[in-house]
Amino acid sequence: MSRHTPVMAVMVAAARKAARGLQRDFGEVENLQVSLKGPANFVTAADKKAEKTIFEELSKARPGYGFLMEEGGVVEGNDKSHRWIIDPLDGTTNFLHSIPHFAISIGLERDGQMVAGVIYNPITDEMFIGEKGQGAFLNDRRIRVAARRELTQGVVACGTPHIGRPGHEVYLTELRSVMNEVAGVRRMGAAALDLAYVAAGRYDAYWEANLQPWDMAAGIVIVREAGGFVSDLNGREDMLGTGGVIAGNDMLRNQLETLLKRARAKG
Ligand code: 2AM
Ligand code: CA
Ligand code: CA
Ligand code: CA
Repeated sequence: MSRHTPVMAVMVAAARKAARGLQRDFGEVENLQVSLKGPANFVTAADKKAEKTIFEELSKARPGYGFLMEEGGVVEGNDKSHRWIIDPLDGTTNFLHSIPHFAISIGLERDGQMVAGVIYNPITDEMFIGEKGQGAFLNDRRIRVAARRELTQGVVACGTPHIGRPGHEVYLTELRSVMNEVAGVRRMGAAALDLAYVAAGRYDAYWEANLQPWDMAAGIVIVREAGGFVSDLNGREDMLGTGGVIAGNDMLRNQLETLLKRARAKG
């Protein structure tokens, strides 16, 4: 803890505080109020409670910073250069099914750039953090992206398009190409953790389309601080604007980008 910068200490503390509610509710999912925001887009009382805790903690510690939150939307701050981007519970479907693979994600944007991120899985007690210029850590141990140079030896994660979202055909074409070229494909259902796992070298790469800013914000800086790349599906840096993301190490970047591009051209 001692090596956390002041702002990172604030983010970690907010995540830990909100996590206590999620830990409690995880065992009692059948008692939770669940509602639907759209087709198969669930939100529970736990999401909202966690977001409220994070909002209160961060507001106290950094008055004036703005917010972009999955459940609460936009809250403008007086400080126009800083904005928190928050997903209080990434992987709600897992949470509802008692699958211990979900996380709190808190990112900090300064002048349009992601500068700090925290992704915390309260069940495994894994805290992934990254801050610009400070490196990336998992529970205080330095992490780096995997060093594999060949996609054929890699494990690649992805996300499937959700009900009512476009892109199913494109996705199936991409998946068909990728699964034919890699050692394994994984689809765990929590985008923030997918990025955290890339940063930790567990996944060699990851791609997904149609994400929201709060799914990616924290993960972008953690992967980069772990020595990896993050780009959108066109090889540019507009992940938050386009909702598309590819992440991995630099050696796999071209291989995966080319593979996905070729699949999309076909599909
Ligand atoms: P969530 O659990 O915070 O909603 C996995 O593909 C990602 O998509 C997750 O990070 C998940 O975040 C999000 N997600 C899950 N169901 C969704 C839906 N029906 N529409 C849009 N995004 C969804
Ligand atoms: Ca959601
Ligand atoms: Ca999410
Ligand atoms: Ca969420």
